[in-house]
Amino acid sequence: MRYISSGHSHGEQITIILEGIPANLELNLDDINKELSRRQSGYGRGNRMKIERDQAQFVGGVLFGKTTGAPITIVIKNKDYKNWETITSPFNYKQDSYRPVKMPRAGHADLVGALKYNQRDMRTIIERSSARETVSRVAVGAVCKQILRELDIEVLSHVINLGGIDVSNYSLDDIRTMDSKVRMVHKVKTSEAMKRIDESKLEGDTLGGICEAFVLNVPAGLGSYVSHEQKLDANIAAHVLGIQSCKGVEFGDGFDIANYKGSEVHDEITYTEQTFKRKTNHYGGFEGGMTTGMPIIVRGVFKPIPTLMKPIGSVHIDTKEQVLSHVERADVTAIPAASVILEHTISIEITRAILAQFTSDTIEQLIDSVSRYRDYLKEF
Ligand code: EPS
Repeated sequence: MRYISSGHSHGEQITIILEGIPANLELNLDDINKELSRRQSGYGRGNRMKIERDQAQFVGGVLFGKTTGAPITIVIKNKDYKNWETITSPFNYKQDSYRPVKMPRAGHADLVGALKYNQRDMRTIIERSSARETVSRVAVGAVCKQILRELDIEVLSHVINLGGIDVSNYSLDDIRTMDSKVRMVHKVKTSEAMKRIDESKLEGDTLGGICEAFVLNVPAGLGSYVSHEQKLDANIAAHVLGIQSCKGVEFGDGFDIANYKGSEVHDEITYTEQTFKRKTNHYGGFEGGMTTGMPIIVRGVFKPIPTLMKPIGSVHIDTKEQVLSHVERADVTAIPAASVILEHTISIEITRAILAQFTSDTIEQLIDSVSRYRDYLKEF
């Protein structure tokens, strides 16, 4: 399975081509659009999210509501394009009243992108480095989640730190049932985080945070130790780091593992109900790059949004004068959205590993081969 996306933040649309999805998967378009709207929601988003109403339009690879096995094309229109057309239309742009972007924002791809691609107007960089593109990860992830659902695999996510406000002591059911504008399971923490977002907005500043995802009911043995490219935890980590603003990834106890002895952190093996189990899950569901059968636990840390309404120092790329960086409409925080994107990014990588490992020309074959593999594990 592979996919590629194309399109600009303020261009006409984001286009995705997704190849390798089994035939006969009945797609629930409402569920896909619900996932897209989960990504758009979250306290701390800017005015752009009041303009967009992301909807997936399938224009290839789906007939009679089901996948055909052919590459799937998904289009998501940018409603904001009508306000940007004179700038972002590939050929019919107008230069008279347009002001090029010359003062790079620290923390964004602006300066390095300009150096790398020899651009004197960083609009060309911003238009693609923008996190608008994460809509493609969620669209693809939403298709993958429908495959995972057929295999009884569940993926959950939430926010455990927003601008320093952190949440601990929660259950999976707390995450399943949470009702929070910042995707935090605790009511008090939700209010504290929203207050911090309000303060940050007044200060012209931005906030980062940490998101966590769980994958439940994954069979042991997805991915492989035989080569680094097949290690599933490595692939998940790489793709989570590929989410805009992500600066680090950890599994299970993650960096805290450094504080313990081997006997304290290796997950002791037991055998109950015809299954190999672990007394603990310090390693977040992975050993040797393979799933252990325990829940997968992944966390990603995301830096604060680089666009600051109260900008910090920068340098004009032509005059080389010390200036304040470029200001344009942005979010105060996108951490609630990042948790949804994390969930979908992981869903994509788990699905990719499953499709590589099991017979999957059709969804029926996939369900059958995964079920037989689960039986084999029980009989081992
Ligand atoms: C983004 C800046 C903001 C965000 C955008 C990502 O967009 P704009 O510059 O149009 O206000 O809202 O996120 C999205 C559009 C989205 O769909 O998530 C950035 O600079 O990365």
